[in-house]
Amino acid sequence: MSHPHLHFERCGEQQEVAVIRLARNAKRNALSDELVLALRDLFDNLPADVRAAVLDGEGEHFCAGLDLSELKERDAVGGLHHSRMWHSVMERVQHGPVPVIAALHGAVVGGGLELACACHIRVADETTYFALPESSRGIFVGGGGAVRIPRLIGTARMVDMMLTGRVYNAQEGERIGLASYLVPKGEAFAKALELAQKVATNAPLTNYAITQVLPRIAEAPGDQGFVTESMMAGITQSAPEAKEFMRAFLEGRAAKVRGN
Ligand code: 1HE
Repeated sequence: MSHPHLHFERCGEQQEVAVIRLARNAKRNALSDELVLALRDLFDNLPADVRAAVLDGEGEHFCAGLDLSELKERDAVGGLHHSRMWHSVMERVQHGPVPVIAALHGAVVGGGLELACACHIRVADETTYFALPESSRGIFVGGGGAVRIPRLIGTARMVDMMLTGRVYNAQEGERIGLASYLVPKGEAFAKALELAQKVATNAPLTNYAITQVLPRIAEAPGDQGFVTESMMAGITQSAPEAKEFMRAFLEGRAAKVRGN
């Protein structure tokens, strides 16, 4: 499943975690069409026994965003279809088969931030910075950022980032909700892998409810959300994994919930 600019490997005791790495360091992992389509193919073809994924970037930067060298000759209609193509790929990441944890470092900018925001959890190391430099390139977001980023940080902050080119450092990014974890330099991948291995131990149906159903409930009118929540609660309770997890707790075999 490997591609020259997109590496794939499996980790964990049961090889349950997929590690997907942007591997185009010479161009700071800029997202060429070829790389974006390789991501789509990879998410479409994840082995069925993978339970979680880590998305990482080779080199000092997670991702420099859209490959600007491919933008030169595109007209309006080409741009529209190109953006829709990006949407289809981000959709695979966000609504694909497994929770995806992004390991962020260095530049997480433009389309790189859009990609990170399609993931379910973001871990940033101290070198990480976040920016949307589209306005300085005379363009607009096109990879779903206009929908996903305001949901994380609010519309006003995104408007500011785009109008002024404001750059948030790692600490600020964590404070405003662009990352859920902040770790020392060079430790984002290890933390993301640790989280992925933990996530992979959850019942798959619960992970499905959390990543696929919960965000839709959150956007639905309350009345519909409550009913959908009840249905999902019923379905997850009836799964064999849930019965086994409950038994394990009641028989004293499961971990207790302790403070840190
Ligand atoms: C690129 C790209 C790219 C680097 N497209 N080639 N994104 C941006 O506006 C960010 C543009 N990139 C940068 O600001 C910097 O490259 C970085 C801060 C990320 C890294 O700096 P640095 O000094 O480590 O590397 P560099 O020397 O700038 O770049 C190394 C090479 O990568 C160089 O090519 P070379 O042939 O001269 O070696 C760069 O040209 C190339 N490179 N970034 C193409 N982005 C769906 S819509 C999304 C819209 C957007 O994403 S807009 C934001 C675009």
